[in-house]
Amino acid sequence: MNTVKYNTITTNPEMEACELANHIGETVRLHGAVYKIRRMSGFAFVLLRMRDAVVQCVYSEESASFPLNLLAEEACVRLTAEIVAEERSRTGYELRLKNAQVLSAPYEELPIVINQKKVNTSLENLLDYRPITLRNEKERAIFRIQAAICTAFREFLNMEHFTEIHSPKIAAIGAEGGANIFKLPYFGKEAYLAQSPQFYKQMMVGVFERVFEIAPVFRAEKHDTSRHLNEYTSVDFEMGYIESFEEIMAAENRMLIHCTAFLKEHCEAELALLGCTLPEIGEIPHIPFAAAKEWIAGSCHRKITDMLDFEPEEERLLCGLVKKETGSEFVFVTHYPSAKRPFYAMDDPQSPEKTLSFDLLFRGLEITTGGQRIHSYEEQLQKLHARGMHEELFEGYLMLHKYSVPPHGGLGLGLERFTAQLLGFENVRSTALFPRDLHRLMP
Ligand code: AMO
Repeated sequence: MNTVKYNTITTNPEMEACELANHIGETVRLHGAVYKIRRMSGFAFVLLRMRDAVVQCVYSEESASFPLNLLAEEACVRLTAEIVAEERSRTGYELRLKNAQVLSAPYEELPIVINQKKVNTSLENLLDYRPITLRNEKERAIFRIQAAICTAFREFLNMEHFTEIHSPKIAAIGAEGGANIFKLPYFGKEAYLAQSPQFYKQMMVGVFERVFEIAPVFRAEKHDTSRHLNEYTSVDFEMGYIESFEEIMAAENRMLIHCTAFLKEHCEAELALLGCTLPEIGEIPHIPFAAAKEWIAGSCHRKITDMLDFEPEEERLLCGLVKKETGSEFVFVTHYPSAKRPFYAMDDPQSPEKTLSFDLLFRGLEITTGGQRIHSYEEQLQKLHARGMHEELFEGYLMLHKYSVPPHGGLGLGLERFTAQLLGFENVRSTALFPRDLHRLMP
């Protein structure tokens, strides 16, 4: 007897919001969640949150075969409605409800109002009730845009012949140094959560020449600031056979131009909802770190207290100065001091106290770090030893150098920081789905 059964489920015949305008005069099936019920005299507006948009339906006892109280806000429903031309409606049509089937109803009333233009509450509350506050149209738009940013980056990197990789997030050593590393017990040994895919993306340059990864990384930062998360999504790429670290900057410049064009094409409604103006990106200006420090000090009458890094305020001031002088909202700062960069960064042969590295600042905040890496085995060993690091710990990583890898470099961009700057949020938590920070492990 033949026990194999074939899948007989046919394509779902229900409409998407974007298709409705092409079906005026027809009766269609839709599904979604009841976002809001606005009772008027003699009829009601029922806003339906569909996959791609919130659409407005009209309920009246004359047209509908069900009582209005069958519907509750946030109930998941399947509806039948007639699409009728209506000049007064923003969309040019009206959805007249005929039938409704409730697929799932809320057990109790929502603890927070989510169906206003924006969720009017503190960031803390917004995050505490994340599974439901994300259903708000504006909150949802942030993450639709973030998804589109990733799609655009992927599309660009694929076009430029990068291979996507998935590197381990449990590691035996930290790649970025410092104390901001999470330890975890690992079958009687100690392991760490990956601070970045740095070693693995470099190893993969020896295999694929150009690689990228978009994945979570973990930082045990004790900073409770608006720009630090303990888990964030890092957009990393690494490319081989470069002649200068400026090729990495040029690739990022192209990637960002591609991204804004992609968002313009695919996220018009979400950008409008959030009142976001996309930056005009031309050739991004660059300035060496030391010159930037002096420029800020001179123009803003500030004392330089830290010659090795920027203070957050200096990043803001520098972006202001660059915008005023060039119109650009982005600026590459190059040649960071060697003392502040990790051991894999290549020093500038002309002045070894500086590295062939850069940061990209956008609207006052660092969103990317990148640069050229050491590819010579001897040079890498020398730098490890000079920093008092134990080469035995880096055996796997050093195979890369020992058995030859092309001159290479790459970068890491913080997805939440980029999204926050693009959409005008002051806190990176606003652009992390379920942020992890010093105080937050739930939801
Ligand atoms: P870096 O440590 O500078 O470099 O990180 C790269 C970018 O990641 C973002 N970022 C963060 N975002 C949110 N919370 C944090 N705690 C946090 N820390 C960093 C920033 C930053 O610019 N391996 C190198 C990259 C490379 O050279 O390829 C690295 O990880 O946007």
